[in-house]
Amino acid sequence: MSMQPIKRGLAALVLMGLALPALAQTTVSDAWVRASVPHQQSTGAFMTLTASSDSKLVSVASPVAKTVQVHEMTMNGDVMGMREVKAVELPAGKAVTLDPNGLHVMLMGLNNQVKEGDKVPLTLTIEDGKGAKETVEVEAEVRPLNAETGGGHDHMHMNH
Ligand SMILES: [Cu+2]
Repeated sequence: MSMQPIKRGLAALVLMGLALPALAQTTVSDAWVRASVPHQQSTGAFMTLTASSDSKLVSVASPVAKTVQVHEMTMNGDVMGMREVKAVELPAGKAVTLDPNGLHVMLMGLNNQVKEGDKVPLTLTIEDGKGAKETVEVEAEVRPLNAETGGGHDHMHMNH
């Protein structure tokens, strides 16, 4: 509650700053990639995004994979699956988490095994409410296969 005046102050600063060169408006925290096993075709990347104005995540690229998509988990009866989403809405000031139970970045067609301790570069493209695009470079830390599993679903067995 006591945060409100501060937030309004920030919003005013952002408005006054429109004439200045664009600042990074979206912050990304806790970015990580699940380690893969040899010959595994795909793995997931996860993170928390907070945009300063209403925005959306429209694409992700990474040199470690041939194709990168944003997916959401779906339940069809008992069968867990996933499908590509065109964009992830990032409402102003709200932390949006991509985690193993929901939205995630899918790294498909891995060029090499992704090993624990590696860093995976990700380039996020974020579009604001006026259609202006911003790119955010992220170094995601590779964590062990069993990190923060939620239900233990296996991407390798899913249809893409
Ligand atoms: Cu997926």
